[in-house]
Amino acid sequence: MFINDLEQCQWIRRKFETPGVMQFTNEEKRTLLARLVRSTRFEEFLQRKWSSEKRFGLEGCEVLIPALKTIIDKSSENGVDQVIMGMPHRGRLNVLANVIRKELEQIFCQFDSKLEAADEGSGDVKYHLGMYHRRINRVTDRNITLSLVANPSHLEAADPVVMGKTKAEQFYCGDTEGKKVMAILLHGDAAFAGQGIVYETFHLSDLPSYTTHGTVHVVVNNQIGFTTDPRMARSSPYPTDVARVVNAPIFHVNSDDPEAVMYVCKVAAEWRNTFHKDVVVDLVCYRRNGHNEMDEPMFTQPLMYKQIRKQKPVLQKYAELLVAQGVVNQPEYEEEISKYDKICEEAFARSKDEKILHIKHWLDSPWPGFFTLDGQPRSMTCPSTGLEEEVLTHIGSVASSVPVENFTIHGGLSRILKTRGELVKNRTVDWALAEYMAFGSLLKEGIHIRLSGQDVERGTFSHRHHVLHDQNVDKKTCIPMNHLWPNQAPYTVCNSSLSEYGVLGFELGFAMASPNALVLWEAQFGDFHNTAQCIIDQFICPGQAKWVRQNGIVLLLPHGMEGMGPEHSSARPERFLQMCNDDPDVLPNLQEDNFDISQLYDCNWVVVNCSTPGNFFHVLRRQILLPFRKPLIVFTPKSLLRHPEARTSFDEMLPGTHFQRVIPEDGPAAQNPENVKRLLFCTGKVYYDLTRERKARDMVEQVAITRIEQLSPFPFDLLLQEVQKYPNADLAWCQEEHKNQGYYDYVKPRLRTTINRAKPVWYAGRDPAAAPATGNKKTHLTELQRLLDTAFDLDAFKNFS
Ligand SMILES: Cc1ncc(C[n+]2csc(CCOP(=O)(O)OP(=O)(O)O)c2C)c(N)n1
Ligand SMILES: [Mg+2]
Repeated sequence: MFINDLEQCQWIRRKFETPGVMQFTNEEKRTLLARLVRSTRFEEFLQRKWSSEKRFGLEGCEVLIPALKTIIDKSSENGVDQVIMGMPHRGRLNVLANVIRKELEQIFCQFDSKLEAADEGSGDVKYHLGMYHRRINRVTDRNITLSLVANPSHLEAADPVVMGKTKAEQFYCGDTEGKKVMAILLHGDAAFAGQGIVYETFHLSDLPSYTTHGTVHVVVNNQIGFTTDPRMARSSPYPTDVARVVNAPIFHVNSDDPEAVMYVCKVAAEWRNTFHKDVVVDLVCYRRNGHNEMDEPMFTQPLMYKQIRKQKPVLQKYAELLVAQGVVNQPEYEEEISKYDKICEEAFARSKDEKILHIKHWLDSPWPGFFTLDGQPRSMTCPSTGLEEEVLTHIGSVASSVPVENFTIHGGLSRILKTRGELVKNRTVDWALAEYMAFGSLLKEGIHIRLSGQDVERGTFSHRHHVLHDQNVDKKTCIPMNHLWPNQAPYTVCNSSLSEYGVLGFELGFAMASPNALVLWEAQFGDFHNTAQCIIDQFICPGQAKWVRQNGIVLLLPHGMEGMGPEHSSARPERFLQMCNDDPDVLPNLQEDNFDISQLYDCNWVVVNCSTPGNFFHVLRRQILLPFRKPLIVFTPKSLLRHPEARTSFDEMLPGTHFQRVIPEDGPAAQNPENVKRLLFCTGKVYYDLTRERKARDMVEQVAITRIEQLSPFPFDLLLQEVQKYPNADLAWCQEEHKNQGYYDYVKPRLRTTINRAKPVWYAGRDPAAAPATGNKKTHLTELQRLLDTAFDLDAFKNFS
């Protein structure tokens, strides 16, 4: 990297060019040796006991353990009391054992394939699990909390998650400068250089709402050691190439020189403490074994590995050096080894007593007080999500005013606020106001709200305007949401960098830290979530099943076919629905107490598409009022933001009201249900097209339209009632998405299960297609008319039956 700050350059120069800077006391050298003993003997112990198991050992980079411990000691000395770490496979078990200090027997019993898993989810392999541990730092005698975030195989995917969690911990303890909470990220050299998420994460550190005030990165760089053929060593870009792109200095150090490593790590921790910026320590090492212990590296790198085999292990070299210097003697060194071996043996014996594997022992973020002592929700009910009229009116008045003096807003915005004021006067809300009401009321109840994404402050569709900008004074802003109540919780709304993968990972990490926060990520358009697919597939969808930690993150995904072309149209509901864990073919027990809440408790995430602002308001509030946390995926509207019919009266938001999982037909068709010929099911915006068309065709008596607002978990109970109400109607699912997309494949088998397959469920919608939408506006409108024609043609399905 090119550092253009003179002070920083001079600082680095002083640290490395001052003669004699690298001096250590004998005490420090002995500690370093003891740490190397632990690191080395831990791997040897695992190798002896489980020679045929993968463990992704550290052999060749045993200095990683003393390196991390040095960074932690130094940071603890500077006042840091919480360190959040993320790392890949290499050396992970060793870090858990010797840095985090996970009980050894808990690690060893993970190797026992015969242990039965407790009923806590599907679990994960041992080198992916997270951990949380509070202890005294022996060197500084201060309390320190260390956590290692659980991660998937996907290299570097945990980076932004660690950052988000770190930011949240800083935020909740008022650590505005990162003096108490910090992150350490570990990387492999190939992953560090190759995975774009590394850059996305680095670049968050320069943005005020995303910075964690400096992360210490450590690269286990086993790429360049001991090669006889330089081309072979560069099968992936060397991290110096990365250093030109990432905005941080990178210190390369020979990992065969433990004292140099210790010095560089101290400097890195000091750099972070001084400048509060990222820094990279590149531990240049080699890998003694193959990629894992089952792998034979000689197949492909024979000459390099002949050299590696000749290398004396770093522990042996360093012990010989200290014995020669008289810092330790041979018996003391051997004693240190046998002491640690004994610790391992004893823990191994204890691990045999374990009968059941508990994933919950590997939780990376405890939520004290949220669950009962045995980890259960405190109830299986959800209170009404409605609000008193005064609360609605008060939030509405703040949302339609400028709550500070001497502040000039844009003329266009004045008009928007005036319109909002009129809505409030008429006791109604549109989409933006409904969101305001949900946020504003949760803030009153002490819930922190964080809304993040590209352009979220104003709103992509210029409807939100949560940050007002003075038109005469540069950078003078006002966030009315923070002027609602005395002692309210803070509201954070922040425009993110142009990253989906990094930012969604970050917000997921933020949401991990506390259950008492509503953390929302909004995609600019729903389809852009696919560049963050790994966070969705690897963390959000299966996170609780793999790592027992619940997460209440909300994804707001603008979705809707509005003739805007193949992009910007579909948030790909089919993908989210395909990943729901409910069974399409089995009717659940509808008589169960609190059926709706237990369904939510059992699901892996909640997928909704609200057709009214009021229902959106309720589902956001429900997210927090539920006694547990689940990710919430919301397909949000675009044109409905301004649709005159997409309004909700205060009456539907008062105490006693709830989120409606299904909005049944309530017009003339519902009055004489036996006359109804067709029951149309739909979700989202197409409802408005359907009602307009029904009215135009004068079919309000013949066709009933029922909206499924909560797609998953599927509202079997309410839909059964709807079908039973219209005994003479045929059933059709209508969607504006193409047939192989949208909701059809998800809804159809579930509707059929609901009615015990007594009737067909027909389809009215676009034909299958490769792209989500046409680029031609006229084609778009023709397609829409065709699907409406099918929906209201009572003979449309005659030939099929
Ligand atoms: C995103 C992703 N792609 C591919 C892999 C498969 N994979 C696992 S380890 C590895 C090599 C990692 O090399 P490096 O980062 O240098 O770490 P090392 O194993 O050398 O410590 C690969 C390609 C993966 N885990 N994640
Ligand atoms: Mg490597």
